[in-house]
Amino acid sequence: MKLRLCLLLLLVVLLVTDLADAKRRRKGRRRNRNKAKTTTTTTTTTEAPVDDTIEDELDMMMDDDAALLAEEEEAEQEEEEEEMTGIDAIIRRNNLDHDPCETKKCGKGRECSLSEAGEPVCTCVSQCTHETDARRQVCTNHNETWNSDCAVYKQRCECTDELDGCQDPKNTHLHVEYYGQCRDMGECSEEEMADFPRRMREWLFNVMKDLANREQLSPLYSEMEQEAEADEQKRWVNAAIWRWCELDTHPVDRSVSRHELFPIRATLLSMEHCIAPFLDGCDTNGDRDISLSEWAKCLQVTDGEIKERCENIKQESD
Ligand SMILES: [Ca+2]
Ligand SMILES: [Ca+2]
Repeated sequence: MKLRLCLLLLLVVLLVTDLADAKRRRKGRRRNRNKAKTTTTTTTTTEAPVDDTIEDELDMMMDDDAALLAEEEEAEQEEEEEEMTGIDAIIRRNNLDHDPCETKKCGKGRECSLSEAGEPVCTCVSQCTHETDARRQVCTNHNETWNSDCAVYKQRCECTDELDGCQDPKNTHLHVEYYGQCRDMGECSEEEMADFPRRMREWLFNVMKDLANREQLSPLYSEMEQEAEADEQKRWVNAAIWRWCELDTHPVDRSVSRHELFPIRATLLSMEHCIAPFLDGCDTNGDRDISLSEWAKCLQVTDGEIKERCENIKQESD
């Protein structure tokens, strides 16, 4: 009986000692961790209890390394945030879940930027790619060669907004006259002008045929091209209707404005010095828009039925 009592007592004593040791070890670990945080070193052995196991040591070292790593990451993130400028910083500051500029449309020469409040605003483009290829340079309506169309629209924006970059107030009306460097193209003579409608409609038909061969026409225009190939009477009519329909895009209002003529004008002007007077003469009633019948008359397409057979008009009525 006495022996059992003694054994029980011994067991209790051992248990208490073990608990006290564990408590001491925990305290020591906390002290070392605090020290590591303030001195940012990994030295942890000086105050560690001598009876710590290797496992404890490893555990502590891993804890300390993880804490250090987290601190380093936090510092890096703070640094990144300080460095972050522009859109990303504003998005983060205003807690926006997406960039509002993704859906904002800006006109030529403008790009979207965010106000401090996170509102999308169209401002003049800040940078244009420098073009080394002369074919990408442009000649303006002021007969000046500019490095790129981007540079022209940027300048127009800077003058419209009265910014420091504006070189001349008249540049508020600057636009691209044609692609390529400015050159003297000579006058369009009367004979050349008289022959120009024929050349123009032949060119239109050839472009249409070429696009059909490359399968780049919509089903409707492809059908019109096949009609034109099969029936000589429809050749010029269909080509004229197709091109007029393709030009009427901004907006689709069954008339072609000066602005909508830009693609044809800018592409051909450096090669065809008669294109400008030709296009200017198409608007016979002077309302600054070219109707389909004005276009057909201008191209001297008289045979066949001139009717609007446009993909976009067809889609509207479907
Ligand atoms: Ca239009
Ligand atoms: Ca007109």
